[in-house]
Amino acid sequence: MFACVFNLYKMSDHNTSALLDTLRQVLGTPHVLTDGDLSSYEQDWRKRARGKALAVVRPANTEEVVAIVKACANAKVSIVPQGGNTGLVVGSIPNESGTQVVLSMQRMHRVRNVDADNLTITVEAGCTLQSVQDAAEKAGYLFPLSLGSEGSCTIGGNLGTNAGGTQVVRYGNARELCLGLEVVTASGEVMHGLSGLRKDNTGYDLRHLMIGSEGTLGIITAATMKLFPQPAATLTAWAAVPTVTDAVKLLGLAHQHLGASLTGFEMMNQYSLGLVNKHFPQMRIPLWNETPYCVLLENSDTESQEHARARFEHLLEVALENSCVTDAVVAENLSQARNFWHIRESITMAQAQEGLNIKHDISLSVSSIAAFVEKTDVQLAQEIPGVRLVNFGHLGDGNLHYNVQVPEGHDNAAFIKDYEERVNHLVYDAVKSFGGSISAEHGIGSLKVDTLPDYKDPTALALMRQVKQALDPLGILNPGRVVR
Ligand code: FAD
Ligand code: 2HG
Ligand code: ZN
Repeated sequence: MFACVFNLYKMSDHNTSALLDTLRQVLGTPHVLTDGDLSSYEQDWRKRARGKALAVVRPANTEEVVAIVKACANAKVSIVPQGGNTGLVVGSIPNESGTQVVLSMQRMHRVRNVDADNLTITVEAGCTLQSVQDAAEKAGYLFPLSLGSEGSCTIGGNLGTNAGGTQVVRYGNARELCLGLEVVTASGEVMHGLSGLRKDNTGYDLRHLMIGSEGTLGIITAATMKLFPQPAATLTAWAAVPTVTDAVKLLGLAHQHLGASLTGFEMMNQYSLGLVNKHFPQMRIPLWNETPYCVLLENSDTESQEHARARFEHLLEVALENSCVTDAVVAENLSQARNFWHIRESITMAQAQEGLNIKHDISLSVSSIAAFVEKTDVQLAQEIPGVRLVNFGHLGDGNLHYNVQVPEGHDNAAFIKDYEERVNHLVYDAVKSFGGSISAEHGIGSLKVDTLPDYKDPTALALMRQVKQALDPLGILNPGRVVR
C-alpha cells in the first residue's frame, strides 16, 4: 500500500518536471514562471482567495496555446485561463493545490484587423478592453463595451464572462457584440471562426456556448467584434430620485422620449455614493446627500447637439413635473460628463477601501425591481441590525449590484465568515421569488458554484454538465468553476 502511494507520488513528480521542461521548450524559459512573486496571478482582485500555481505560462500566439493545452492534457494537469484577473467571482486564479497551470493571455495583444466595410475589428484575446476601444476610435469607430476595469480586463475575459457594463441598454453585452471566435479546445484543436459573418445558420452556434463559459469549455485566442459609428452628440445627466419606483418611472420616460438614443441608465443609492465621498473626498458628487437615490443617464445621438439637447432637457422637465425626479444636472461639457461617470465607476473601489464585503450581481425584470428592493431591504435590516447596503447598478438592464457591507464597527472578515451564506440565501431566495437571476454579469466562478444548483433550473444544469463532459472529458479546463 505504502509502496504504491510512494510510486504514484514519484511518478507525478517526474511528470511534473517533464511537463515544465516541455513548456519551457515551447515558450522559452522566461515565459514559464514558477518562482518569484506570482501574487498578481494567484490572488483574486477582491482579495477573497489566494491560490498556488504549478506555473504561469505566457504564450505569444495561438500555436503556443495549442502546444500548452496538448502538453497539459497529456500530463493530466489542469489549466486556468487568465486575462486581466479582474473577475469578481474567483474564477481566474488557481486553487491551492499547486498543481494547476495558469495560462495568462497577456502577451497575445495584437489587433489583427479592422474591416471598415464590415464594421468589425479582430483582436487577440489578451488585448485590454481599453486598447480595443482605442483601436476602434483611431479607425473612426466606436467599440461600445465599457467597464470600470477596462484598463486591465481583456477581451478574452470579457467574452469568457459575457461582461456587461454601462452601455448594454443600447449596444448589448459582450455576447451581442461578438461575431466570431478563434478557440483552442480542451484537446488542443483550433476552432476557426473569425469570418465576421452577421448571418450563419450552419448548425449549433458554438460561439455562444464559449461566451460566458468562464474558461471551462475552451480557450478564446481571438475574437471578431462589432464596431459602430461614433455618436455625433453625447449628453449626460445626474438626477436625484426619491425611490426605486421613481427611478423605474424615469427609465420608462427615457425610453419613451429618447428611444434608441438612450445609451446608459445607472442607479446609485445614497450609501454607495457616501462611500465614494468618504474614500475619494476630492470628487465632487452632485446632489447625493439630498436624496435616497441618484440616476446617471446618457443619451448618444447621430443628430446635432442642439436637437439632441432639446429632447434630453424636455425629458428631464417631464420627469420633474411627474415628481419622479426632484432635481437634475446636465453635464455642460465632456469633462463634467466624464466626472459623473468617474463617480459611478468609483463605487467598486470605494467599497474595496471600506473592506471585505458580500457582493450580489443580480438581475430582475425592471417591473419587479422596486418590489424586490423594498422587501429585501427590510428583511436584511431585520436579520442584521445596522447592515449597510451598497445598492447600485445598471437599472436600465434590470441589473443591481445589491452589495452588503458589515455594520459599522464590526470586523469585516468575521462578518463574511458568519453571515455570507445566510445573507446570500436571503437575497437569492428573494431574487428567485421574483423570477430573477443570481448572476447578471460577473459569472459563477468558484464563489457561486455551490450556490448555483439551488437556483438554476435542474434540467438546464444537467445539460450544462453534459456539455462540459462532452467538450472537456478530462476536466482539464478551469475545473471547479461554473459546474462541478
Ligand atoms: P479574468 O478575471 O482574468 O477572467 C475571468 C474569467 O474568464 C475566468 O473564468 C477566466 O478563466 C476566463 N477567461 C479569461 N480569459 C479567457 C480566455 N482568453 N478564454 C477563455 N476564458 C477566459 N464586469 C462586468 O460585467 N460589468 C462591469 O461593469 C464590471 N465592472 C468592474 C469594475 C471593476 C473595478 C472590477 C475590478 C471588475 C469589474 N467587472 C465588471 C468584472 C470584470 O472586470 C469582468 O468580469 C471582466 O470581463 C473580466 O476580464 P478579465 O480579462 O480580467 O478576466
Ligand atoms: C460595476 O457595475 C461592476 O461597477 C462592479 O459590475 C460591481 O462592485 C461591484 O459589485
Ligand atoms: Zn456591473
